[in-house]
Amino acid sequence: MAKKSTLSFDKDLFKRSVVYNVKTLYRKSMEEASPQQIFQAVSYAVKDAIVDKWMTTQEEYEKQDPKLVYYLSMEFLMGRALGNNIINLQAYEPVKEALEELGVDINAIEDQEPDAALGNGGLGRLAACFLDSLATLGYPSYGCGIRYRYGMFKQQIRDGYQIEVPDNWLENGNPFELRRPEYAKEVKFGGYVNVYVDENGRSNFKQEGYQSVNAVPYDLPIVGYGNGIVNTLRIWDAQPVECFRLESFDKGDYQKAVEQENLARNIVEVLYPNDNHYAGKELRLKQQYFFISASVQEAVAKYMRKHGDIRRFHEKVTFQLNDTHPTVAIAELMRILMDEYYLTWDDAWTVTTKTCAYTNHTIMAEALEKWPIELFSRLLPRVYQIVEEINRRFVKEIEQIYPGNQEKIRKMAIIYDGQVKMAHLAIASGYSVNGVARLHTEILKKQELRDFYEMMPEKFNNKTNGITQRRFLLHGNPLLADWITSHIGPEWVTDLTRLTKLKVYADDEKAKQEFMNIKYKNKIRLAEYILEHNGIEIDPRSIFDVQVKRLHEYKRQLLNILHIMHLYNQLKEHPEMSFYPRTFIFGAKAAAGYVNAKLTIKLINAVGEVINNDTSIRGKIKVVFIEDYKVSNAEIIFAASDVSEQISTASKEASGTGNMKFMLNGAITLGTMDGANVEIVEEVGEENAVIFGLSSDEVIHYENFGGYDPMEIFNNNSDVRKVLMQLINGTYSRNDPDLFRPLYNSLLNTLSTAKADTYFILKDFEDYAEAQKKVEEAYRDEKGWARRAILNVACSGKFSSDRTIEEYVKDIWHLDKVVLPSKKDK
Ligand code: T68
Repeated sequence: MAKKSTLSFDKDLFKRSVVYNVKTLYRKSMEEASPQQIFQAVSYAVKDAIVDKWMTTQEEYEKQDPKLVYYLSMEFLMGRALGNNIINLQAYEPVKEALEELGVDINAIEDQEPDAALGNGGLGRLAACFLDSLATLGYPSYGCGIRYRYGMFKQQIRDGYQIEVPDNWLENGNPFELRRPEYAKEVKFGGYVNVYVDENGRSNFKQEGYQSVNAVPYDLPIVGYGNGIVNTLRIWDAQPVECFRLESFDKGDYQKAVEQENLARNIVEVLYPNDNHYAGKELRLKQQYFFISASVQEAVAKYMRKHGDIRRFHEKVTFQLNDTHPTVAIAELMRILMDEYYLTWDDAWTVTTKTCAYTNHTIMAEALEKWPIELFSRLLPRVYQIVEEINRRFVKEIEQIYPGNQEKIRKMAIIYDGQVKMAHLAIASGYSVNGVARLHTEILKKQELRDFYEMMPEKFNNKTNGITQRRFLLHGNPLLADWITSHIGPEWVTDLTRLTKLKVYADDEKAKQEFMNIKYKNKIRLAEYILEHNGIEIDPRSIFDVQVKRLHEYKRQLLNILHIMHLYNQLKEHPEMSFYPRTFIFGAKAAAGYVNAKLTIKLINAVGEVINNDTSIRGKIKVVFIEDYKVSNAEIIFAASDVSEQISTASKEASGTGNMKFMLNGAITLGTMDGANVEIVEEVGEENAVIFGLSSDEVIHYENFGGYDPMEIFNNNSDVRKVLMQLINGTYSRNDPDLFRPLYNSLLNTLSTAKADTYFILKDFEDYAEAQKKVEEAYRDEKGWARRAILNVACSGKFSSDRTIEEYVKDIWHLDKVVLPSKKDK
């Protein structure tokens, strides 16, 4: 096949455009401009190239009038846009050359861009990967979210502790965004509902005495790979509504004007930095309704600009709810259909239940959203009335199916015990409920959502997550990307299943050598990053064993570091033991209020401090904590990894997506049978991964019988006992031996009656240590390792978000692909 087109890219025009932008934006020559200024100038030049395609795409959508999906999400963890946009325009090489000719290094320019960190972790990054795949596959879609003034905090490590620093990502402006004030919407909070009967005898519900804000959209282009399609991510900013004059002498007006200003200022101020945890904050519910009301209003308005009959809305629109965070969309759509388009309840319900679909991302009880009635009804009085009526009818339905069964109502009602349960609302009112990996969906059906599954099995389906290979291989690992293309051609970029063709190279000596050389170069690149950012020197020939993800007890970074303490003990006891040098690399942000998570970061750094400075072990173990783990440095980390740590307590990690990014880059999974690890092992074969630990059935079984007794392990396993004692005897906290006692207590809890080791860390310890030995042995066999690594890449095809999106389209959204006229005959 001929190399895909870079036809539309005119290098000279681009160079002129960059120089011109530097001049008109900053009155500077290229030589005078700062790297940040050049970044801005380059970005505007790239945006120019995008805008034409953006307009053409949207015109074509207007013409063809296809069905649209709105991906509603509180989070879009986009990372940097420049490199990704150039890649998807298929212009990376010419842009790189053009910049070289201007005396500029493309990497240095890309490094000027702040990450758009409008998300916490997996859920937000999944949304970003989905947008990339939707555009690349040519599906008409919008992402709808919030333009947070401050995204995920920046992490600094001081004295081993995490410090949170505000992320002022808009400081230098965002060159790719487009403000669209013409699509602003008013969003109302509070007040009360009055009912007016009109001349037709119809009841009209009116919210009065409310406060409101103006939602102003900013559009970001989502460039499809090589197909000319540009979709839109629409993020909403809040502005005060100007209807009162601040200088007014009327005290009531003045008071209200100030309050409305504050509301607008606060609402989009900051992303809540919790993942897999519900905090129940009033402002969070305000954020949810703010972006949902604006998005639903606009979706309805857009539909009505072209169509006459709102009763057929669902034929042209579908809403995918990314977890329960956007679930008020259900009641908001009902409200608009009934109060603004005068549909009956039944008609509005028919439309709504055919429009909304829900994705579940967790089974952890602490993450489930339950809003107190008092708060919910005070903030959203009309929406609450509607939720009450949905609940009343749903409870009636339960009673009909299970007459006299109060237990069912207690467990399934949407409003119960003073709370509004958002997952129940989403399941009762949506046409689809999906989990994010096969095991996760099975657990939902059999355990967490069992009653719902029994009542409406047809709604339940699985959509195993995926990741975009454009960012996490083509952009993040150019050396490997080129190597793959030179062996099997470039089609993998839009069809990742093609990677299976690499299997033959797993037994080809030359290929294995080349593959390992590339890994080595990527390890040098990461070592340089770490030296620059952490001041720690690491050996690129050592095994890079990596755990990067949010810090959470269920993800068990604690298991990893306890094992490192154990390895170090062994080395100290047996200095001559055979030992392959290992570099353990961590990266993780902890929610600001999550005490044990933050203490785990301190422990990792404290252990690193001791081990890295102990010359007696001659550098055989290094422990590195990478500060401020985020999408942009993740790309470098995945490319350089040998071992992918996916060690969550079985049944707790819904899917995981980092696991897929490591695999795609040729790391070997060291993991439990949890989330998508199960499917990774199924694809690559158990012999090409290292699996350990309790199964999810075993974990769930223990949980149902009140846990297990970690004391037994403490008493019988001297290795475990030794590391646990080191947590409380000052080995890693000389000045404060009690520093890590909370972690010790979480594992043993000898004093209180609280449950101990609820994440089965000690239970899995021995098995994990055995698995780590297998890793070391396997790595010693260099050719065997290369074989496994290549097979991991070759078998990762299933985990493209392109596959995931095609499944959503086929089973849930039922969209048609749009092909641009200019591309049809190619
Ligand atoms: C993650 N969830 C899952 N939640 O933990 C992970 N939560 O297994 C899965 O692969 C991923 O979703 C994608 O499906 C999250 O990332 C959050 O970030 C979050 C944010 C706010 C509130 C609750």
